[in-house]
Amino acid sequence: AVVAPGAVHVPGWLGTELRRRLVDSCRAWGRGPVPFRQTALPGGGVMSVRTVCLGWHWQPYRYSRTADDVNGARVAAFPRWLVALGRRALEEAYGEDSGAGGYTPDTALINFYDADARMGMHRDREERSTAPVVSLSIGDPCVFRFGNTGTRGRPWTDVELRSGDLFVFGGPSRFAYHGVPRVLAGTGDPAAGLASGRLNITLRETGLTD
Ligand code: MD5
Ligand code: FE
Repeated sequence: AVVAPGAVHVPGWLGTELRRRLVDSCRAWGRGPVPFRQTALPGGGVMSVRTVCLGWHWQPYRYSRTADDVNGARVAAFPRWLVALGRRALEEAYGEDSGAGGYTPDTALINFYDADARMGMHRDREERSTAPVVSLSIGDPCVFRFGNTGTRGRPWTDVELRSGDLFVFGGPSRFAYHGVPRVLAGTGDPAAGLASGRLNITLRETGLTD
C-alpha cells in the first residue's frame, strides 16, 4: 500500500526463515562490541527503546564509528547480506527499474520495544544521503504514526505494523515526521524466536565516509 508518495507498506514481506535469522542476528549483535542500550538524550531524557547499531553508531544527533556515549567501542561491521536484503526490499516496494541495485545501505539501527516503549515524533536527518530508509518489523504489532514534512503535528496517518512488515520511506517521504505512539500488547513472534516485544530494523545510507 502506498501511504504517501515514496512511502510504501508491504505487509508480511519477511517469511519465517528471514524473521528468525534477523532475530538470531539481533541477539548476536547485542552481544557484540556495543550492547543494546537506552540512548541518553541531550535534554536529560532517556529513550524507552533499546538500540544497537551496525556500520555506524547513531547517537543524538550524529553518526560515528565508535559508541562514544556507551563504551567507546567500534561498532560491528554492516554485513553484505543486509545490503542485499535492502536492495530486495526496494525492488519489492518500488519495482525492478527503480535503481534498487545502486542502493548501498551502510548502517542499521536496531530498536527493541518492550510493551511500554514508544518513539516520539521525529525526523531522521543525520544522514547525508537522500536514499530511502528500509524498515523491517518483527514481533508485537505497533501503531506507527506517519506524519508530514512540515510540522510534528497533524496531519498524520496511523498504520498498524505487524511482524514481517516492510516499510520503505523514500522520495518526498524520506524526511517526514514519524513515531511509534504505542506497542500493542502481544505475544512477540514465537515462530521467529521472539517471545515478547517488538524489533524494528532500519537500513540507511549515511552518505558518510571515514
Ligand atoms: C520504528 N524507527 O518502528 C521506527 C520505524 C527510527 C524509527 O523511526 O528512527 O529508528 S522506521 C521509520 C522511518 C525511518 C525513516 C524515515 C521515516 C520513517 N519516514 O520518513 O517516515 O522503530
Ligand atoms: Fe525514525
